[in-house]
Amino acid sequence: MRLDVVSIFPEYLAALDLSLVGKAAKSGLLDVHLHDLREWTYDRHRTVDDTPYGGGAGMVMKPDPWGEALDAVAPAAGPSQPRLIVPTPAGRPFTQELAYELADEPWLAFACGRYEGIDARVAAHAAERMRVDEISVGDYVLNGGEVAVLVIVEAVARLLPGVIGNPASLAEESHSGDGLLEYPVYTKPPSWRGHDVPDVLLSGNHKLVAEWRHDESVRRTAERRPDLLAAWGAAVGHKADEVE
Ligand code: 6GU
Repeated sequence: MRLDVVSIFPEYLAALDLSLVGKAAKSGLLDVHLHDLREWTYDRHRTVDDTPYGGGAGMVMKPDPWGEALDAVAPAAGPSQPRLIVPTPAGRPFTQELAYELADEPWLAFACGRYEGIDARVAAHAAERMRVDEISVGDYVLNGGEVAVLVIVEAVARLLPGVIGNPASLAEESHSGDGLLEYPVYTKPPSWRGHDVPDVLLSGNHKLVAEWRHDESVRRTAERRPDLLAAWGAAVGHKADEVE
């Protein structure tokens, strides 16, 4: 998979060289290209923003540098086009389902906005030749799209075949299979600072262990994510407020 990221802070994306994503890049599974948006500015101050039409606080990213950056990354006459992701708090939610969908793409490009966002014509124009998704990583406001790109790339990269050593670990985790949060996990020693591992996990009874884990998943989801529990209850076909 090829990744292009355009940002005024490409150094922010240096973290992509680390850990699992970095290993994927070194092994050739990921081909990461970082670009400084200011390469496509020509004035003395390398200006990327301007005041908003219609007034209001903050600054808007100018369309010209973005138009040229996207032309350079993905020439209009090229043999293929990337799927363009524009991280924004005004986007549709990033979910595990969308991560799986993006993991199927051969080429993703990311346009990192700062300030109050990018002139809306940039996404409209890009959409004439490539698929464009404006995506939010949660209901809070970041100063720019860079950290959101790190989130999205890490979630997507670990789904690529060969990136995770044991693919079975993908199936069991929260937000994957059954729509419940993951159960709590323990390792040795059996007693630590006055806190004991639940007896059932030491019992060797696989059926009881499976039942305990399911119950803990339901309990956790009810406590922390009642919205997910309601969806799970509807899918499983019983009332969400009747927690066994
Ligand atoms: Cl994708 N970008 C920014 N700037 N803030 C966010 C976000 C994205 N998702 C949540 N907050």
